[in-house]
Parts: sequence; structure tokens; C-alpha cells
Amino acid sequence: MIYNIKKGLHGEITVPGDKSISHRGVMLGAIASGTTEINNFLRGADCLSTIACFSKMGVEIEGTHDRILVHGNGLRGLKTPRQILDCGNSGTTTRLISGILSAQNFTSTMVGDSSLKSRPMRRIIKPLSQMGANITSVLGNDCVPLRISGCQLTGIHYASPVASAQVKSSILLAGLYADGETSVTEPALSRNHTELMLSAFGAKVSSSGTTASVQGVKELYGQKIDVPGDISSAAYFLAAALIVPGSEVVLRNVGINHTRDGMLTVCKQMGANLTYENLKISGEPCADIVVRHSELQGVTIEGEIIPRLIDELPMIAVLACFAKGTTVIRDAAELKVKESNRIRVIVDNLSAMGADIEETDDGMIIRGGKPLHGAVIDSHNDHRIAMSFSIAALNCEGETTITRKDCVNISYPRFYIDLKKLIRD
Ligand code: SPQ
Repeated sequence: MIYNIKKGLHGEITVPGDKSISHRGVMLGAIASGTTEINNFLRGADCLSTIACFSKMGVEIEGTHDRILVHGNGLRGLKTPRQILDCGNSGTTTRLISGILSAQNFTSTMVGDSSLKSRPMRRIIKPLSQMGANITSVLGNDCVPLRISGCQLTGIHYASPVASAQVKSSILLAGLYADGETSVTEPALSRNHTELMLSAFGAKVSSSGTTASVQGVKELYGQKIDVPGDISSAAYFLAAALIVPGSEVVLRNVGINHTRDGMLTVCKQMGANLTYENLKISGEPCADIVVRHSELQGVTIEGEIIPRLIDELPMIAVLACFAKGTTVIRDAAELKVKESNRIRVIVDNLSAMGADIEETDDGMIIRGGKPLHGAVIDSHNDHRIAMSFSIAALNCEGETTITRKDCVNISYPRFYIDLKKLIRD
């Protein structure tokens, strides 16, 4: 991978729709009455896995490009799946759908790819079982395949040991079908797209601090959803513009929901020159972000901000290599159970590029300022690793090769096309 970036990155990009919101739009649309129209839907492999699962349960989903129509079957209208439900690489699909499947009047089985097979499912099996669900890990290892026999559920209050939107959402979706109220308290607030969308679809949801609650419902109502651009995808070009001298980039229509904007906060703390334009604040807030090359300083990233930037940490770690001083990332042990062990994979790959970086139990320490050099980067088939290191490659001496770089299709199929657009000779 060799790019000519002598004059920096310039121009504007509209990144694809938000992955988390696209998943949730299909899920709620499928169990709502009426049709849900989703604009700027992310046609990444993960969201296509969600569509495939609901299609197998008799939901008609049509549309081309990024506009889709989900013809909902109603809260209790899903059909016994014709085949096993294949969640592919997607933790979101698996964990969120489990909450819905736990309340259906049929048995279903969910499988996934080799990465998904090693991701922990105990975190949803435990609370869903407390609600009365019959959910088992077929191999007894608390991973997929999961077999779920639906039944009547009872509302619970669950104190989650992890700040995880997938755990919270799985329980809240099950709570739609449960008797009484269901609530989840997390140690720090995770992304709240499920709560916002449930409320738009007519559910009684409330949030207070780090607790979200939902009442059992009889019906949800199909909606029109305009999906904002994915801040996790914008993160790559944001970082590229910050580290490549001479750059100025405009990122159009990026979702800046406060539960997702941790990277913007951290970049500002590091000294980034970035501003918002055309701010929209109703529903899912979004804005255009203007970013220019900047001199960066190391920072400490820890505590409640971690869930607000969890998927951006691979990119932030790369950014820290170009900052003066030390960056410490703590409280991020969750990175170990993503599509790869992202702490280990970031540290190994940045070390291969010559960075001064040290792995810790729950994060890493990066002493910035050491020039990086090209290397063979093992993506471990993890989309966020492939994209973060493609950006690192822009500002280092020599050639970089990323293994299995097609994994970007999981969340950003156009990634390399968009990157080239910003690079002018
Ligand atoms: O869906 P998946 O595979 O878990 O995707 C990832 C990603 O990097 O795209 C995590 F690996 O994003 C998760 C995110 O980390 C998507 C998500 C959601 O849509 O609810 C929530 C986060 O996971 P968690 O476990 O912290 O709730």
C-alpha cells in the first residue's frame, strides 16, 4: 500500500450510515407494525447478517443501495426460522437478536464465523436466563452456537458488570415482551441508540444516569429513520487529516450522539484543530466536522469516556504515536473481546512499525514521537485494525502490507475508495 500524500488529504467525505443504528432499525422495524423506511442504511456485511436473520424469520425487507423498507411482522409475528440464523462476524446481531428470540414461540439456533465463535455470550445468557429465557450455548463454552427456545419472560432489574450497549440492548429488547418493567444499570453509560429508537417506535423507555428502563408493550409502530454517518468510520479520516501535514478535510453528516463522541473529546484534548458546522440536535444529533492537520499532545484516556470511544481506540492508539509525550489508555479490557484481542493486536502491529508501546492489563502505554516505518500488518480479519493501520501507513517511511484487508467490508465497504478520493497528488 503506497499513497502519494505530499500535499496532505483534502476534500470532503460523506461516510456511510452508522452501523449500530442500521442494525437497530432493521430489528425494530421487523417487530413493529407497518413499514419502516431506513435511509442511509449501512450495507456492510454485519448489517446484511441482521437482514438475513430476519428474512429467515419471514420478514420482508426490500430496497436498493442505502434505502431499505422493512415490512414489519408485528411484535409477535416472527416465523420459525427456515434455517439456522447465521450472524456472521457480528456481535451486535447475535446479542441483540437473542433478546428478541428469547420471547418467541419457537426454537432457533444462532451461529457465526470463527471470530464470533470466540466472543463471550455469558454476558447475555445470564440476564436473559434471569428473565426466564431458555438460552444455552450448544458447546457449553458460553459462545455461539446459541440455542434459544422462546417463552414468557418476566421483567428484572439487572446490574451489568460491563458497560456494554449490546448487553443493555439485549435485555431491553427482551423487556418489550416481559411482564412489568425491565431495567439495566451499567457501570458507565454505553451508546444509547436502542433507547432513542425504542422511544421513537412507541415503547415506554426512560433513562436516568446509567440506568435504562422499558415497560412491556403490545405493539411498536414502524418509523422513518435517517441514519447519520458513522462516527466510527469518520474516525479514520479524522485521524488521517490530523497526522498528515497540510491536510484539511470535511466529514459530512457525522453522528455525534454524546454516547459516541469520546474520540472528538480526546482529539480536542490532544490539541486537534476540529470544528462543527451544520449542527442538527433533534433525535440522533449530527454535524459536519472540519478537521485540519494539528500538532498533538499525549493524554490519559480512562473511566467513563471509554465506552464512548471503545471502537475508536485502535485509531486513537495510532494517533498517539504521532503525538508528543505519553498516552495512557486504561479501563479498556473490553477491547480483548472484540473481533480480535484488540489490545494485543494493536500493540503487536504498532511495535512492528517501530512504535514505543507497552501492553497493560486493561489498555496500553504509548510514548509518542518515534517515527513509524512500513511493516506487514496482521489485521486478524478485524475491520477496525485493517482501517486504523491503513491510516498509520500514510505517514510512515516504506511500504506497509495489510493482511486480509477485505475485512473492511464488515463496516465500511467503500473505505479504500473514499481514502483515495482524499489523496491528491
Ligand atoms: O457488532 P460487533 O462485532 O460487536 O462490532 C463492534 C465493532 O467494532 O464494530 C465491536 F467489535 O462494535 C460494537 C461496540 O463495540 C457495536 C455495539 C452496538 O452496536 O451495540 C456496541 C459495542 O459493543 P459492546 O459490547 O461494548 O456493547
